[in-house]
Amino acid sequence: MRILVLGGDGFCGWPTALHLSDAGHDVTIVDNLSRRLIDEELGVQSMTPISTPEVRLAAWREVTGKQIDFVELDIAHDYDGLLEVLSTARPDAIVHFAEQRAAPYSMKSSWHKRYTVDNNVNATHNLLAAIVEAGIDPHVVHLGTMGVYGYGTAGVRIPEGYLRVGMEGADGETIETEILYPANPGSVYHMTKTLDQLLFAYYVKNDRLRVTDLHQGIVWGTQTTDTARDIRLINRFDYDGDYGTVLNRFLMESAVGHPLTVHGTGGQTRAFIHIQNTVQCIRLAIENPPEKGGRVRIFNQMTETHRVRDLAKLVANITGAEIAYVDNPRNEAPENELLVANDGLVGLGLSPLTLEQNLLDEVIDIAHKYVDRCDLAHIPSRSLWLKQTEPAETV
Ligand code: NAD
Ligand code: USQ
Repeated sequence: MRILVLGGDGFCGWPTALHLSDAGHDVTIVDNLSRRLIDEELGVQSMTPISTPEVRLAAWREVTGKQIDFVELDIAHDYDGLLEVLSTARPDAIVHFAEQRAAPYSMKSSWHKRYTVDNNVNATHNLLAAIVEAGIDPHVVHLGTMGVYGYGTAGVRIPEGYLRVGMEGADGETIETEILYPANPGSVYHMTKTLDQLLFAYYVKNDRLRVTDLHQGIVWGTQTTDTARDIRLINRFDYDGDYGTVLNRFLMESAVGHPLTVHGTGGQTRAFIHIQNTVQCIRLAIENPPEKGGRVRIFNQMTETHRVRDLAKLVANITGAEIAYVDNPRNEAPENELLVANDGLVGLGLSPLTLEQNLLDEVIDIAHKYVDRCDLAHIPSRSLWLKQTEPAETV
């Protein structure tokens, strides 16, 4: 298949592009390199030494003999450029990763809130409008988030996108229907993913586009079998207080000798998936497209759930690291339960990886190897959801 990977220079996009290319697909990456610029804005760098797109792609060609093309383009603001890429490439599938994805970054200031909404909502809407204008019929596979469902305790197993409800009709009868699970975002970033859902629903209804929305949990790990093939292919590793995600941060913190930064009581329960499973899920979604004329197909892309403090204890037991319970910079439920359905991707052939010791060790080893690239001052998460809250301090 001919596949465009929008956001293919990022943490999930790069290994996905390699995995799809390795599987024999004809891949083009489209990316505006905004994630690399945000590192400069924040004064941080990936813990791993990532190469430029040019060096990465030349290395892939050298190692495998396979070609991946690269187009530098801002899909949120260069609509004509996007239209031209779509009209020329006429892809069979488009994977859409190209959004600002960090919740803390999206809450740093009104500028960051507005940037995130402008970038993410325009990126998604430009893509949908351009597909219609180009008159093509690609299967769009979008990376959504488990955070669209909210992180209260639902008391039910969260279904894959749709909720069966009964409403009382005019004559007292029960009318049953399925609706999108009520959106309950916990940050401006997560809110943009709930807006994406409506954009997809509208274009699927009006223009009969084919869309799969993958509500992904927190991705952990760093390398995949493809990115590990050559040092120039190494994947990015975000460790800082804005972009680093919880399990990778705990593993990194243990390696650099920093206490594990549990926010609040650590009672938050979240869904997780290893990066090797992420790339597998996306290939499975692409190779099994939905029929035309249906609704948006939604899968929950996660393999397990864990409570934050349990992860901290697990990492502390393995490594001897200390745990620090810090004030929570976020406005989120201090404790929640989480049960999630993930039958869709498992039914397509996903083989779930779980928190296996060798996979945890691999992340710790990488953090040890590149410890000199870590700036300890950038580890605390300082982006506050409510400005009257005092900055998080280690207690
Ligand atoms: P990332 O920031 O590493 O990658 C996103 C890529 O998109 C970057 O390379 C960036 O330069 C590019 N991009 C952003 N805006 C763009 C634009 N307007 N035009 C062109 N390119 C643009 O993020 P990631 O961790 O790889 O996440 C990818 C997607 O998966 C995101 O949409 C995110 O919401 C979703 N997701 C990520 C996780 C996770 O834990 N990392 C979990 C669930 C969902
Ligand atoms: N947390 C800590 N200590 C830390 C970092 C985080 O206790 O050092 C806590 C947070 O307060 C939160 C939980 O861990 O309760 C998860 O935070 P996170 O930064 O690991 O994940 P999150 O902000 O939810 O965002 C990440 C990705 C995002 C994706 C989302 C999937 O950055 O792109 O959409 O995971 S999900 O969480 O399922 O919505």
